[in-house]
Amino acid sequence: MASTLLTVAPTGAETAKADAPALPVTLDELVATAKACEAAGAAVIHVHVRDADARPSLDVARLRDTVRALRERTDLVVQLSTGGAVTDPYRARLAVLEAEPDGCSLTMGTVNFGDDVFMNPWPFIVELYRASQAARVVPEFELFDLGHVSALHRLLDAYGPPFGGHVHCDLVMGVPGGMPGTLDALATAVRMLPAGATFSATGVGRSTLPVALASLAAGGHLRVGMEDTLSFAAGQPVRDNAQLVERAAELARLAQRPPMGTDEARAMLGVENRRPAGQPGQEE
Ligand code: KMH
Ligand code: ZN
Repeated sequence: MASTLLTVAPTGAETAKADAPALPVTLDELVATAKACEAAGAAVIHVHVRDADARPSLDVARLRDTVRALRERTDLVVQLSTGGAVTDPYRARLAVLEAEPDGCSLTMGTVNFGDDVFMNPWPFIVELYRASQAARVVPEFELFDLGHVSALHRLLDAYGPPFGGHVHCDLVMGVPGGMPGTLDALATAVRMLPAGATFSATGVGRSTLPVALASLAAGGHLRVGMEDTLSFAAGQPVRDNAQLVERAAELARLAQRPPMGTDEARAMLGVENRRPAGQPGQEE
């Protein structure tokens, strides 16, 4: 039976801990969240870290410690954000690869982001992509707008396939300034994807459920988490990230495409085996 890749994006860079106490901002909180989300069916974790004051950080030592802890305590595919916060400089975003994650996000163009601008000019995209190929890190192409799908074709035509050989995208929908979280937008984006590509979708805020249902109907995968959604239902704040993964897993089971295990996720995405010796999930 076909299965559904569930990615959890537990923290993000935009929400303050004071506004969402369940947001994991320390390493202990992140590991506990990761374990609970893995138990609920997640196979990939999209990671943003925070500093000692819970502010977004791209500190490489902190990222390394985080990657190591997640590898030791879970079998999740560890994908680090190279998007960071809108204020992060390009050189810090490139340096994320030095933490040797399994995967990284790679946003395929600039997009208005609420009152801010999330900057991803073409030369930066190319530099990050080539660096990911050299570092043997699997990129997930973040598509906030239809123009980003065109840019993905241009990138693959010019610089060849990603490390791992497989193109996996994430449609990030409903960001104020990006494509809307609608069935029409999702269907159009999916039609435009490169042949053989797989995709997840996430709808921010109110578009969470429509986008999840549309993605499943289109044969896609799901990303959920407090990076994208802080409300579980009207008037009901999210309890924690596992609650969102549990709901996504239930939707996937209803669609008769149950959550994908971590081995299958690694095989589909083409990630290199960096599991530590003697830890859970290590291959013999
Ligand atoms: N925090 C956003 C500005 C990514 O992780 O690559 C960018 C973002 C995308 O979250
Ligand atoms: Zn992110």
